[in-house]
Amino acid sequence: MSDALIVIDLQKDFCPGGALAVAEGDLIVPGVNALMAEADLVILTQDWHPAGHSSFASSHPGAEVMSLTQMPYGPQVLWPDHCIQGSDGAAFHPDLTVDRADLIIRKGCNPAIDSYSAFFENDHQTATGLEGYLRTRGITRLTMVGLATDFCVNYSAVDAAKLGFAVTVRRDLCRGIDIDGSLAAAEAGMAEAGVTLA
Ligand code: VGL
Ligand code: ZN
Repeated sequence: MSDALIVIDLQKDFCPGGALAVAEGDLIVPGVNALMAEADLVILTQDWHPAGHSSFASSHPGAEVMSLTQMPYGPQVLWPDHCIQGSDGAAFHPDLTVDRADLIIRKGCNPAIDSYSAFFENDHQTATGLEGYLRTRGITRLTMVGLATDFCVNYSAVDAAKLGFAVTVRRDLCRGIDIDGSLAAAEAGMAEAGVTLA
């Protein structure tokens, strides 16, 4: 067994009605459940921010939601408050077959650094530990699905490819936020990094 399925941030806040809703985010749930049912190893990621997180516009007086700011680790989009630890919005979509998961990895817990990728925080240095988990389990091939294509799926897929995993992103089982062309840029960046877009 050398394949794993990684389901990125399929949480209420990223689905219609949520705090940072991705259009049609909920529509991928049945297809993701079907893929999970067949997969050898299933990993879920969960965006999991403390209240007052530095990626929230509300933590930067006067800053507009979806504006860009400069952080010590680089540019950062300022989001609406979302996926606050223990909140209803941080829960997985109610129809997702969460019981099927072998591992759930939470990210974005450090108040000072955002974490789009399942592998590294946005400083590109602080590891989440997922790489070690996959390597010790003998995993070499990853399929990724989830939300949002242009942020957490993109960063996770590119980091995984850089780490040497063979990565396929199922575009039909992802949905994007798409601010200022971020979706097209993400797809180009993933292809450039050697990610297979299926
Ligand atoms: C995400 C923005 C902020 C994502 C998470 O899951 O793509 N996007 N936090
Ligand atoms: Zn977040």
